[in-house]
Amino acid sequence: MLHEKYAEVLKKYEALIGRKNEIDTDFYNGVYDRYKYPVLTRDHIPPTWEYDLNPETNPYFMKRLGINAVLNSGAIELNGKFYLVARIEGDDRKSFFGVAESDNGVDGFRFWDYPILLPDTCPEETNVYDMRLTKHEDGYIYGVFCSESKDTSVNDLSAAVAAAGIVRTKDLKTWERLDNLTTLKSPQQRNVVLHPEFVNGKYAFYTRPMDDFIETGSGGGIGFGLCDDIEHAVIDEEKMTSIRRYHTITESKNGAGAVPIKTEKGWIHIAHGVRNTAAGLRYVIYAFATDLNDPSKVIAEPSGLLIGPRGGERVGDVSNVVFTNGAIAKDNGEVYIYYASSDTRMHVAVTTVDKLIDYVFNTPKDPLRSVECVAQRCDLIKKNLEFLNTNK
Ligand code: M1P
Repeated sequence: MLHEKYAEVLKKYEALIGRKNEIDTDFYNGVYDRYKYPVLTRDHIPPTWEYDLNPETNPYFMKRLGINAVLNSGAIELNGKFYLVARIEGDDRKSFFGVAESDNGVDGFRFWDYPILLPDTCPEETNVYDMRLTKHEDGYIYGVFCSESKDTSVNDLSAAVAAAGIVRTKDLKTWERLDNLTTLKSPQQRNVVLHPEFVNGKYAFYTRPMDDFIETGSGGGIGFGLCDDIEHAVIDEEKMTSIRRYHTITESKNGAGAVPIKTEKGWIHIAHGVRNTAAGLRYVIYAFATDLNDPSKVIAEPSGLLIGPRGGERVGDVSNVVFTNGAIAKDNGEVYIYYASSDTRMHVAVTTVDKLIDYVFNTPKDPLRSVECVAQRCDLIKKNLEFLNTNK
């Protein structure tokens, strides 16, 4: 006999998954539409993952293995369906991955029966999170994620080491674990993304060189490096692409986000930038473009942020954060940018390749000084007033 509470829990769960999403009409910027409801939350977790359904062993119908948050998700389109490989954080703080599937990319995301059980090839690995999914031209889908271990070289309980773990699959069901990425010049790595095409016949990664687990230190921004062998990936030189700059949204750190989107004008990157404030770190999403033939060369850098945390998005386990590690660019030109807010839940913003190109190539650059920013804005206002005068 099922517990009487089960029907109630299941009904709520099905109602949430069946809820239609809608464009948030309170928000407008011409670049993308935000959707009203998160696409994934901890309440999207199937009851079978949290409860023991047997009343004999769970008479009070308690959650035995609770889930705290569903966040930073890799994204991929396969056979016309939308898939998110979400970071799911248990109440025990350990993260793992689960595949959620939707027909339309804005609602109806439902997790598959089981989370992903990765091959256990790294005994020292404690935590895994933030997978980027790359459909590579070699025919595999690669997942590159943060593999975190305790730093046993120092006498500090919280010291950790971040490395880039690599898995590959063809169907999101069977996963083969490859060696973690080795970067010869950088002690730690997080936010590593595999480029979808070979560059000079080699596998190309966007990296984020770091001196330690939290601080990037001397790491100047998003790096780029090549390697010959994806099964034992080693990068020697990391060239800088999008760099950190004083008094900008990337001053404290930045990191690659979604796999870059190929357009006729260049590769469009959707990344995150971090600045420090009295209230702690503030994470926003920004975009830039790199050269089609040399994806390490930045060719357009619109000023400021593309997506910032708004309203309820600003509050969560790590407040004042938006973070992306997945976007889907469909053949019809639509682009679905999946982003997490405050390390707690997942949202979607929908745009098109044409709009992203316009945004990235026609938004003015950050002139880096207030006085020049005002001059830039006055120039816009002047043109607008003249335009309004002649178009009455
Ligand atoms: O808490 C905000 C984000 O912090 C990290 O990003 P970064 O490495 O740029 O500091 C990541 O751990 C990410 O998961 C998290 O959302």
